[in-house]
Amino acid sequence: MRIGIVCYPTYGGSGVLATELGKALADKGHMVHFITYQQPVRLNAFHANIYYHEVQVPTYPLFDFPPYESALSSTMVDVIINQKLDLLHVHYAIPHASTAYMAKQIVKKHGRTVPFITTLHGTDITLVGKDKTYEPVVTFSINESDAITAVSENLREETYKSFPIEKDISVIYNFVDTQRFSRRELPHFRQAIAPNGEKILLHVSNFRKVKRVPDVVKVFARVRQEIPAKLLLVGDGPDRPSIECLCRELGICEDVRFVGKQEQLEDVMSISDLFLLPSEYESFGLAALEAMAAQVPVISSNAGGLPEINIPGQTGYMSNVGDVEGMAAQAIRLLKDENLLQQVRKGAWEQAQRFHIDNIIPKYEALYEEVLQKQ
Ligand code: GMT
Repeated sequence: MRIGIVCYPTYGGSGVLATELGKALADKGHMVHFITYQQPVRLNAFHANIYYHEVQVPTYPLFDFPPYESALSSTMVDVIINQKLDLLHVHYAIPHASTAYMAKQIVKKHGRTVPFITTLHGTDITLVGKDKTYEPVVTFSINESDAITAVSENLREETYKSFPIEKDISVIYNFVDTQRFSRRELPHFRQAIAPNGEKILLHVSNFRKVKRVPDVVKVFARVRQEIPAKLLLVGDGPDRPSIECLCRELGICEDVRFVGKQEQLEDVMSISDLFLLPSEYESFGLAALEAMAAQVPVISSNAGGLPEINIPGQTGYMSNVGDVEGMAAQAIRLLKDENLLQQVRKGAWEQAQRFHIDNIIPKYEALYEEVLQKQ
């Protein structure tokens, strides 16, 4: 198939998932055309079946807000027609579903029928999409999609609760390349971060409010009172300054490393002992799954779709949102008990195998076939 993929090219989970999906489809022989405003972060190697089309957004002094959606739709039209795409798969509803709808209408005038599939990822539904300003367009464009997928049962339910959706939403879980994330011994790296054999706790996110990164720091501060430990904070975002302040207030700066956005996440995960994800909401928690693939147990909140991947006692533990004491107690118990730690590490790894990339890609392929047959 000739597939157009539209996503955010940045470090967010939806862009990561879309890029990994495109790469896997290309490996299986499909022609994959990425249409984004910037080279997607994980699209970092040449592949004979992958094409990249950058969306250029010409500006003009009149434009306080350059019309990105128009530029994106026009680029989609150009790629659909000139690259003879069979279908479009857009990730994150805003604005990708409405731009796909627009492109579909335009190519119809050229005698082309190109269906589009919308994958809902999380905040496009639970946070941004719900906003009154966006809701009518989001509802319309989801309903106009030729197929809709959500990355967890929870997100599917949240979508039906928040929007008058008249169509079926299929759940296709996120996946992980278990080989890429399989744990490797990296003694020099580990030694550099934890020179005295300290335990390493890890958090990866975009440091937005929904991630509750201050809870990560508070949990770590409690753990550190009982166990020599280091905290690695991967990513960056708006809450970073206040998180740094909190580290200073708690007097734990020397044990907390802000390592910024990292491409070699598999290395960071390979040296970690515990992954912390206390989010207010998480449709799925892709970073937690990647941690599990690297045998890193997860201490998380029980929000959103997290209970669908983090199984208490098997892959890690869960607490209510904001229960810093509960999460700290679970982390301390796990880190102090080497037998339990090994057992949960194994359980986390086994869970990651259930979300193996090879199990999930055929589900998308089957959906594409189904959509194309209906045309
Ligand atoms: O987590 C974020 O804020 C980024 C966001 C995105 O769209 O890039 O992530 C969402 O999609 C990921 C991939 O499907 C999910 O693993 C994340 O759980 C989800 N984030 C939220 O629901 C907050």
